[in-house]
Amino acid sequence: MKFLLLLSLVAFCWAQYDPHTYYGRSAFVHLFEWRWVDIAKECERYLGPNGFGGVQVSPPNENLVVESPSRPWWERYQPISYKICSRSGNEDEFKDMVNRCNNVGVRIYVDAVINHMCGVTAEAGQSSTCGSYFNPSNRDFPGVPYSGFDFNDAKCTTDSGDIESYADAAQVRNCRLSGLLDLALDTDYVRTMVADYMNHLIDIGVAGFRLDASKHMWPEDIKAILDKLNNLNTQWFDEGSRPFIFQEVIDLGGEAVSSSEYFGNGRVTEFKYGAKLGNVMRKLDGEKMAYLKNWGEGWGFMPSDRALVFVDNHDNQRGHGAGGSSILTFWDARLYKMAVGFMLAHPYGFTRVMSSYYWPRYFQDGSDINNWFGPPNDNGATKEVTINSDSTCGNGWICEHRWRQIRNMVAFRNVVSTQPFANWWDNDSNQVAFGRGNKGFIVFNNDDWDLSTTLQTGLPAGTYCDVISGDKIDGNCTGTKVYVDSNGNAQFFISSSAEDPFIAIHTESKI
Ligand code: AAO
Repeated sequence: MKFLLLLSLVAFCWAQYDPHTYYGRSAFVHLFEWRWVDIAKECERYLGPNGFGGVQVSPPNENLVVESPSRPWWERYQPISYKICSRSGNEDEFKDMVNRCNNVGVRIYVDAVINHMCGVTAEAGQSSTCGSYFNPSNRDFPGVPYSGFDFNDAKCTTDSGDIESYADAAQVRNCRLSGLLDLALDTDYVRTMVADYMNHLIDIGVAGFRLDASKHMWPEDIKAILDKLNNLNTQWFDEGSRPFIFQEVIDLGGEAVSSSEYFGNGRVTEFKYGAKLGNVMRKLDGEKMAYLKNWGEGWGFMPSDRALVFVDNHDNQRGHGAGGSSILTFWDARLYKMAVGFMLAHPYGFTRVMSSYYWPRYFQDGSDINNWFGPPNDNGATKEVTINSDSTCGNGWICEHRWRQIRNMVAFRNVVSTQPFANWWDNDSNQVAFGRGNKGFIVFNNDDWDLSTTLQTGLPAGTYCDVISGDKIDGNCTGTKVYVDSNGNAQFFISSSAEDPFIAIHTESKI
């Protein structure tokens, strides 16, 4: 009995659901399109010191070079080989990044594109980021190597060879997603090639993977690959630790494939989260913040311990993927900060913060015709992430994760991580508040009138620094102060025209 208990405990701690974050860290950031040299520096100078748990990096493997349009971000989702060789850097730079980030307690999660290779319309010998030859028309990828036997052409039943209906699970898995050559992941050979690639990264020291386009792979094929993976590198991880897995499955309901089919393999992206939260903050479809009282499973989301959550991702911030116009992004900074603040304060799911770059967004007939723009670059070479004197980023990098409100809410989440959801209050409209046990409390005003009320915070008596309007520095507060009395009550005022109409306090912001 004791042995069984121990066994189940071990399975829980080491299984593929655990992100292996360093003690007390509870959120990670997607540094979309960053170079490895910049990520290494960011781990040391910012992410480690500010308690970020990890980084999702862009696909590190060799990809197709797309010249028309000129070097779009999405070329990195068209693999040519599994050599570590991309616009973000070479293998030495990748290794150096993994080492330096792990050494300051920041984990690296790799975006693994294993469902497919490049598009069927790419031309033989078109350039690739490491110069490997390939010929899509005869399915020849000598850099792996893959040949005609390794693709799903014979299994796909649509006339075009592409996915034509999301109502048919077999074509979603066996046909080409937007023309991308679909790998036969049911063969031991392909599974081995993919597992070798992932094991190479595991041995370097990565902590886990985002599995791109998981909806387009059979869950049992994913499982067979995962079964071939090594344990994590014991230089940084406990003996027997399994790689953290989160699968990209877009399930807003109403299709043949659902998220729950993938729970056995690891966590799954919960796309309803950002779509619904966007609606609430924008007050669309009759939504209001008061309805967030039972946010999480109560809204029909997957179980919290299976969910990977985010307000926006690299696709839906620019009209790719799913979620549409309800999605909040840095372009709507005021509402975005509130939404990210809400996510980081709320106990549901494992949270990912987005970090973007600027592009010249331009709408024509309702869609952004510039949504293909790649990262800031000089003739295709990705630009360095420079840091301004006020700690924001230069050179076209947005760095939402460096915005005070977001950075301080990551710290809030770390402080309250073991604490239960508590002390909910709402005005039946868009003024709401909640706490996390006796460690943190947050208040939002998304109404068109001021909030002025006394609330039970659950916190010990004292003077607290609001980490949204300011910082606690040398025992002083550069923002609004909140006074909690001996009964745990505090008076809150939030103007509806405040720059950031929310207030957050926690035990480590006490002065
Ligand atoms: C590029 C070109 C293509 C060209 C292709 C090959 O843009 O024109 O055919 O090369 O030459 C990214 C880009 C693609 C790009 C690709 C390769 O987004 O534009 O193609 O790189 O360079 C589906 C997948 C999901 C995928 C998403 C974009 O299920 O896995 O499309 N995301 C990942 C990555 C993404 C990447 C890939 C996969 C490929 O994050 O960056 O593509 O590696 C429905 C389905 C969703 C489906 C969407 C979009 O969603 O449910 O599963 O996502 O359609 O097709 C409502 C519905 C919602 C619906 C949505 C949109 O919101 O509720 O369910 O509408 O209709």
